Amino acid sequence: MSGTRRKFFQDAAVLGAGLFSLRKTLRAAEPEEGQAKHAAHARPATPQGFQPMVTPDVSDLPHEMDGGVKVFKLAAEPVRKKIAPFKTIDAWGYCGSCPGPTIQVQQGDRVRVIFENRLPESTSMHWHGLELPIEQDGVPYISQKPVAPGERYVYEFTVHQEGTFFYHAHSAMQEMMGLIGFFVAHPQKDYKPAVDHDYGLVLQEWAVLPNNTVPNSAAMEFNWLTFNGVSAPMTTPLLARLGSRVRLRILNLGMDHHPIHLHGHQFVMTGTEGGRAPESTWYPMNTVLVGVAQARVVEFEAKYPGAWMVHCHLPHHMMNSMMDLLSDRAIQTADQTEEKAVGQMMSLAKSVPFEHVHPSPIAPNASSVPGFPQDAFMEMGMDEAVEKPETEGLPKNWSAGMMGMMTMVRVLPGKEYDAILMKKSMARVLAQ
Ligand SMILES: [Cu+2]
Repeated sequence: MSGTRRKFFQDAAVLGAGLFSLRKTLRAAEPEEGQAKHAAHARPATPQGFQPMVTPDVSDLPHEMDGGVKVFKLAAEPVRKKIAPFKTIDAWGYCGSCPGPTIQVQQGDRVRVIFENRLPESTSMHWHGLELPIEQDGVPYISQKPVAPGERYVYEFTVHQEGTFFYHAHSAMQEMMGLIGFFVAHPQKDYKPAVDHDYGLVLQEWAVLPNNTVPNSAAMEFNWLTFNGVSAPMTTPLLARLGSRVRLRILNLGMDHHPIHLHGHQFVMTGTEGGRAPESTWYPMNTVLVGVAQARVVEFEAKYPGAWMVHCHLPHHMMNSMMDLLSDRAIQTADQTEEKAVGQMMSLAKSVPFEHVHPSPIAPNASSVPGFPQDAFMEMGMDEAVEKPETEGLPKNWSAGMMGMMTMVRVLPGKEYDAILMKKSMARVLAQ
């Protein structure tokens, strides 16, 4: 544990008692987790009138009221984005975030989005899946003039639907640079059964050559796969209280379809990019194919304690940058040895400020076996580099098995769940 982290936990212990009462307040401000389970199926109303979805690693876009209109300000701009502890890219996004901040409204809301283009080229904003007047559809030349760099455009419409929608630039290359975000319309009457946790994941893929930071938006092959703009193990685990009901909303805007698989539980698909699906269509599954331009909403009872993976099951999407390591591997694979592999990992590790774990053992005669190595030497544990309250208590080297489009649902008994929430609250207070 680093000195800073140790200090953090010491501070946390001292502050713990005093923060007990504060916790209540913080919980009220963070309804997504604080109201889990004990309030299950009878969740109190929030000021917004709905229980917001949580988009881990991405914040919500705030709004102001103008009469009865919810006013959001959204700016498209270049975003320097750390997608892994050792990889930063120059993406495009909204308001400093890639994917863009999550917009949450309620069915029936009148919404105004004051859109500003801070990109070096023209763009526009499309509201994917929403039924609105043609002049709000955001398609350059068809429904509006492109928004030139430095210009503003005001979108305004009434949301009569409920469901999981998204916003994105209606220009193919810009989409692949990251110009996308959630637009969630909560129903006027909560869905039944109610859930205790509601999480959103945006799936994106990037082609970034070694020593480059700008994604190649024309590429057909991708070497970086992200959930909410970060690659595992940087993805923040989704916390769920044991016995709670969890909703996952997954949306995809890339070049590939992603089969998203949940370990240890069955879920039902309760919605698509078109809104809520009737209960008569639900059936048990544990992998849901999220096609390009689709949203898939699944729900499950978090019945079994543990750290359960949620990941794209395409084998090449379960890895981080192959290409960044490719030159080393290509040269050394013919006579790979443990010594060389460790050296290879050390050379990478030297460029990053964290320790890595020793790779798992290989057979003494490994080099003489055709096909070796496959996954050998691929692991790069970086527990400390990605440490946060949500990773507290995970087994040592947990991060070595987390790569690419992966995260986990941590189903935790009440006590452990509360302890982590407490740590999150304290981390927030200390950061203020
Ligand atoms: Cu995938």
